[in-house]
Amino acid sequence: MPAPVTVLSLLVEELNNGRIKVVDLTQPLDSDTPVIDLPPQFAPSPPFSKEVISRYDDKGPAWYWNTIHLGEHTGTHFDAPAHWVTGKDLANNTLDTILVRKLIGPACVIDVSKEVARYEDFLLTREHVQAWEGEHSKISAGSWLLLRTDWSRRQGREDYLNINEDGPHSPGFHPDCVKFLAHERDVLGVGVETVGTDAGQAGGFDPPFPAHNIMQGSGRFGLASLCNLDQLPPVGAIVIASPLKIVDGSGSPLRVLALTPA
Ligand code: 23J
Ligand code: MN
Repeated sequence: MPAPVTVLSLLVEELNNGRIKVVDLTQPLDSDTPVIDLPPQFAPSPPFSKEVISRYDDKGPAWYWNTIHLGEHTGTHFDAPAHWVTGKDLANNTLDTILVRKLIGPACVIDVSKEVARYEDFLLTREHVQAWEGEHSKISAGSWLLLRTDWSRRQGREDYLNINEDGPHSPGFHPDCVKFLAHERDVLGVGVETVGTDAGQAGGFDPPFPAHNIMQGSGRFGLASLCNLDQLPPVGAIVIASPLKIVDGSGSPLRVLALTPA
């Protein structure tokens, strides 16, 4: 008896014949991976480091393994609702309690790379999103909203964090846009190419860090330091973003994969 044709068997077939491809939205993780730079009154997050436990040597002749040390919010990483004070009392707000159904969802990709090339502090507004919806389709509930800025092409800590006398400069979301995405579009979360989901200057917004404040405060997620968003269509890709199951964890590095029509 032949195996039945199902959506899942078709998915495997399309992956095998190349009509659906897997795009890696993850940056490599090493000691050079830039970590967010907070004002000096706040505790810093350590960079990634690793040390060898054994490498086919006296400490373990047939095996290689390392110990790793890093902040939860390092490199390509996931923000859980408990990361922000606004999300601290929500149900299922930590990595070990998030509903697994939410770890797979469709992606809407808004390309503002041209605007960001002209203006580093570019902020996405509600009006930009509505114009995008007019061209493509209304954002369906439970979608990731991914902001394509091409910021991931910046190499090295200095260019990537882009800090000057008045702090970091990088693109993000206007507070009103975050409210719109959370409350009028019910997105799963927002994903960005920058070091965090908030714009560089967002510490001075009302509320401060609106993407964290409002997204995490309404049980939604964040994805930071993504790359390869230029390989995704505006609609039609599916994102798999599954953080470590750290008990009481606020976030973790993860491998973010997109399934997309070739
Ligand atoms: C802590 C404080 C402020 C921010 C962040 C972390 C992040 O961007 C993050 O990685 O979640 S803005
Ligand atoms: Mn984070």
